Amino acid sequence: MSYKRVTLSQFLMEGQHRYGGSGTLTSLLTDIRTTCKMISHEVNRGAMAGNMGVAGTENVQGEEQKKLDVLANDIFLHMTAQSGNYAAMASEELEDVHVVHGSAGRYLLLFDPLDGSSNIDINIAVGSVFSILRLPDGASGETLESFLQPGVKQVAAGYAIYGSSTMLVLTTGHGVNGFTLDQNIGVFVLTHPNMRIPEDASEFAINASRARFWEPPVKRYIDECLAGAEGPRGRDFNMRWVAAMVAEVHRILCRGGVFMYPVDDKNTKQGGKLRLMYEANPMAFIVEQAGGRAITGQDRILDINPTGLHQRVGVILGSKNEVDRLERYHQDYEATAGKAEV
Ligand code: AFP
Repeated sequence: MSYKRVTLSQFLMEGQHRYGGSGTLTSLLTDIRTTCKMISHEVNRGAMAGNMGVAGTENVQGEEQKKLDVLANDIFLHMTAQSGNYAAMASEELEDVHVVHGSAGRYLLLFDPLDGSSNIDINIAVGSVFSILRLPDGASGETLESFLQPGVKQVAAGYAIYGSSTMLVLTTGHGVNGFTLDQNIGVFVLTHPNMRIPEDASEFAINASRARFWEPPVKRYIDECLAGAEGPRGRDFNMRWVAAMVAEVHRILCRGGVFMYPVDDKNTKQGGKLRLMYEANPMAFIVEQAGGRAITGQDRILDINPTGLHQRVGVILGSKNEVDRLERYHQDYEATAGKAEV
């Protein structure tokens, strides 16, 4: 490989000059970069560092925490607090807002420190997801209301994937770029410039064990995919399910497809499964910036006005034409269901 490579630091500096930034965004993302390198190291050490298994505690959502969930959360809190850029943070693993005392920072950080943690003990890809918001003028980082901004307000978002290699994928609203960690020199290198999601695809990801709970538009879409070349779509579809949204979104960025964790008959009460503020919003920002779409079924995810830090939402995202189709199926269903009620 050529030594003429673009590192993440060089890329951020260049973006700062091109878009006339003050350097704050570069600094915010530098904190994240270091955080993800440290988590990657801990994930890679696995059983040798005693990092596997459960922590014996539950998070705010009542989910069992793995040791690495707790460790990754601590690394995020510690490493991103030091620069004083963030006024406050919110995490999947913490019930309330975490205030960075003594910080004059004007940004808010939301994160899922280790997404897909049920994969840790079986050595399958996991990741970290983050979203950065501006602290509204006159607001304090201590209040929950400061965080309750729709996804369109994000200034940056991204994820790290700890897979067969470690990658950091970022957007600041000017497209999506992917960086691979060169483990030998400890530097992220630009390997996937300007990532674009193909508009058409023949691959879907959904937890099929929930098929009996699916709403009719989702069932219609999947049934048509499964019917393959002999069905209405006239072609065969492939299926994948990694059980880590980071890995599903990464696959979609690399080769297209659709990922769904929709609202279904079993999770309606909670609003869905995935968390809006630190899972759906950052991924929706990335997907849209790469030319794809992200909806709940009916609505654009980035337009949702949040009501809670740990709010859940239905998620359908990926290749534009496939998501358009799913949206159409939801509209068709609502139109006919509406008529049936009259
Ligand atoms: P964890 O981070 O708690 O493992 O959850 C992962 C996740 O939120 C998302 O990344 C997956 O797509 C989804 O849950 C998997 O859910 P199922 O276990 O229902 O397949």
